[in-house]
Amino acid sequence: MKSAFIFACVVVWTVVGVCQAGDLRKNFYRTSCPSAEATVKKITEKLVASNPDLPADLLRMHFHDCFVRGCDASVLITSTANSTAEKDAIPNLSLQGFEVIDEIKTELENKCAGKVSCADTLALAARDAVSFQFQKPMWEVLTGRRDGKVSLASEALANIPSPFLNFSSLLQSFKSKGLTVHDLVVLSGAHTIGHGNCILFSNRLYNFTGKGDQDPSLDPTYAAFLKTKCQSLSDTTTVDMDPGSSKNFDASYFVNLKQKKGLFQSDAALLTDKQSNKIVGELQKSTDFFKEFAQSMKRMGAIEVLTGNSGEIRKKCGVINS
Ligand code: HEM
Ligand SMILES: *[C@@H]1O[C@H](CO)[C@@H](O)[C@H](O)[C@H]1NC(C)=O
Ligand SMILES: *[C@@H]1O[C@H](CO)[C@@H](O)[C@H](O)[C@H]1NC(C)=O
Ligand SMILES: *[C@@H]1O[C@H](CO)[C@@H](O)[C@H](O)[C@H]1NC(C)=O
Ligand SMILES: CC(=O)N[C@H]1CO[C@H](CO)[C@@H](O)[C@@H]1O
Repeated sequence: MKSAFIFACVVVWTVVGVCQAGDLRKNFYRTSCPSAEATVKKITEKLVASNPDLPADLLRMHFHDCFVRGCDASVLITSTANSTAEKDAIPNLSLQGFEVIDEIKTELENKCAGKVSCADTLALAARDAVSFQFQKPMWEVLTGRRDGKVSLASEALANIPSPFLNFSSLLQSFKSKGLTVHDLVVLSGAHTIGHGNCILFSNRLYNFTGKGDQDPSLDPTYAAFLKTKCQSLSDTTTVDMDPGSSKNFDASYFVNLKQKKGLFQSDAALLTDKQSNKIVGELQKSTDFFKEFAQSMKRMGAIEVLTGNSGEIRKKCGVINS
């Protein structure tokens, strides 16, 4: 199988001068940069040890990367005089951890210049950060992604699902990336860690339909608690997304969700569809959630990836090579 692929690749390469491998693989850097994965892991673990918010930051950044032009590190690019990048779009609100990727990338360039992509660096770091914090190997990351050369704020706005979406719009968003309703529910479980900004859900507390009312799909006790944290529609405080368990990567997101304690409308929306609601019910145990999460992450990490000779290996993750 593998030799047939290499053969086909060589034929294509000699004929048209390109060889697009298409697929990601295990340990892509085995020969080109054998220490790549260990380097990402070592630096990520060092940084997570002193910043417990990093796992959530990097996991969300990886998601935002993959949903705009595929997992190509376009989320890391800095805006220029002529072009406002994804990073500076509204959905980036509070994206953090860029300096972590830069630190890892600097070390990778020292070790094997021009070999390891920023897209793989981000995918690996997100996994390593979560795995380190929760002391379990969380999901396998295949490698071989290359970096894109385009990053547009407008595309982040168009592709990153908003927390105000209903179920059908959420599903449409995931389907447009080749993901299923099952992936949508399972990956939403990433909200088992991290924080959310009040302005993204306080309409549910204070003015749901424009009559000064509360979202009836939100548990009233939880709503009362959230009101103590978010005092008005414009309050920009952040709160834990998974009440009581936001520091644990576990299935409690789904347990809370069933009890109408999902933070965003997009979380609550997962109960409004029969099939989706059923999947929420099936993910109440952490062992089941981890198994499914690992598979869905693999699928998310493969969205529209650039491989072979497509794209480039950026020298600095914030800047397209000139
Ligand atoms: C289903 C559609 C999704 C929507 C609408 C959504 C929306 C959001 C929003 C609004 C926040 C809070 C941001 C802030 O307040 O600054 C957030 C946080 C977060 N999201 Fe999602 N998200 C979705 C799916 C995902 C997926 C697929 C992942 C990863 C696999 C993910 C991982 C995270 C993480 C880890 C955080 C916490 C970030 C932190 O504390 O730094 N989300 N999400
Ligand atoms: C911005 O665009 C102008 C004119 O189109 C061009 O001369 C300049 O080099 C561009 N600057 C950057 C940073 O791309
Ligand atoms: C979901 O939202 C979209 C876009 O706002 C809207 O067109 C659609 O009617 C909504 N669907 C339901 C079932 O409310
Ligand atoms: C609630 O929403 C309505 C309709 O959008 C608006 O007229 C009203 O001013 C809002 N109330 C508050 C407290 O913002
Ligand atoms: C972290 C980051 O780059 N944040 C930017 C997100 O976009 C807004 C504009 O919408 C910028 O002001 C932030 O600096």
